[in-house]
Amino acid sequence: MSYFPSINKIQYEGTDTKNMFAFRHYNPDEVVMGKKMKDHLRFAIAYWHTMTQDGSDPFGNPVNQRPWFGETPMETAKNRVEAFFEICEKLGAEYFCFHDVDIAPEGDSLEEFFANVDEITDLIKEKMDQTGIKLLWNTANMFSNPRFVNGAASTNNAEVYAIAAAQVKKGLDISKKLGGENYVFWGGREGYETLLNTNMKLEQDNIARLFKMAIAYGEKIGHKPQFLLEPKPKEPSKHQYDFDAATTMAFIQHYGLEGDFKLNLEANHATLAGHTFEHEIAVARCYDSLGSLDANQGDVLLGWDTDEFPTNVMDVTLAMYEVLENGGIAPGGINFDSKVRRSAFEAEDLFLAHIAGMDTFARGLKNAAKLKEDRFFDDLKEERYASFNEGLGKKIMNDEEDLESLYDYAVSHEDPVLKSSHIEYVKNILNDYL
Ligand code: XUL
Ligand code: CO
Repeated sequence: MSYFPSINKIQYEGTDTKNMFAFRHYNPDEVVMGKKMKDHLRFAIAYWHTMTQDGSDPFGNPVNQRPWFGETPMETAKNRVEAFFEICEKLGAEYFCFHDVDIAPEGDSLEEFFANVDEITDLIKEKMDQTGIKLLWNTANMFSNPRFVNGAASTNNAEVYAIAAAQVKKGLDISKKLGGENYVFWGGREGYETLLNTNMKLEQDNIARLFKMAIAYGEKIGHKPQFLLEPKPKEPSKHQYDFDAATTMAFIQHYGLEGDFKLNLEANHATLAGHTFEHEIAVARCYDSLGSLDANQGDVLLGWDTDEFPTNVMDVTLAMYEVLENGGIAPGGINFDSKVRRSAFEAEDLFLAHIAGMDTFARGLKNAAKLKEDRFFDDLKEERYASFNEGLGKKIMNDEEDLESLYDYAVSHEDPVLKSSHIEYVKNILNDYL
């Protein structure tokens, strides 16, 4: 049974094509810097935005037309598996990601929910075996259910904490069952509304405690995905603890989790924190902690998480340059945590939107590779820091100087002659790479 009988497998046709359902830049087997594009990019499709998003907003009812609705929630969930794998296969995406609640109805009890998850993951496993599509990561949704109103791992209620722990245990069981390569924690409700009633230390200690239980349980069942923590500064909580990459690294290091945890960085979360995407990736790289990427973009005029499909070539080029500098993203990947706009309500827009995102990342990859091959940033930075290659600078870098020796140097020399950055020229030339 096909949900999209009129759509064939999406092929690369180049920029002259008039076919809407074709890649214009993403050519999966094309080799860039010694590696196939698909292996650089490791594209993943997000179950939630693709299968469960209905196009509603705080002022408007659902608009999305989707062909997979059944008579019961469980029938819809089963249809979704079929439709989802058809979409992944036709797009040539080799990975996918999901929350527990995306794939199976919660039912009337936790027990019923977990039984539903078991049944649906049996179907998912069959599809994975048939298609070769792999699980990049799964996660537990510990933010939508009303019981998480005061947080999950950071809750003030010990019984809610137990439910969060149960979801994480189940999440790791299904990660093992499906061979998940990573496991994500995003703390949508792990933050606070007001400090007036919040014990910040207790809450953060408890979050770390849950992470340590997850590491221990993974070891016990002999399944060790790369654990990832996804920063976001706000929304839905007013203040989320994992504000940005640097804050999250401080948490990881403070609780001694750096051997097991890396970062899953999202473009729109970076902009909400007042950073660029490339800044967040660069921070992770400095700490050897780049795990995976959630690809999307925000809107410069809006202050919330719009999760738009990425189409900004400059931003994606600079992000992909950081990925190349990192030596790649595996075992992470590029997951489209992106949703179609409300006006793009037809089911086939799901294909057009992913094609746009995949083409933009292909362009970003090719541009970044050219920048690397031309040593564009390498030469610029080498020259900018040249004073540390010899004489005084080299001695500083070799830890051969101290405050007294530098004092003696400073008082016995004239003020240094500085050089202009010529940064406008640099930006002008950078545009030539797009
Ligand atoms: C929310 C967000 C999540 C995480 C997974 O902003 O990005 O979808 O990626 O829970
Ligand atoms: Co995300």
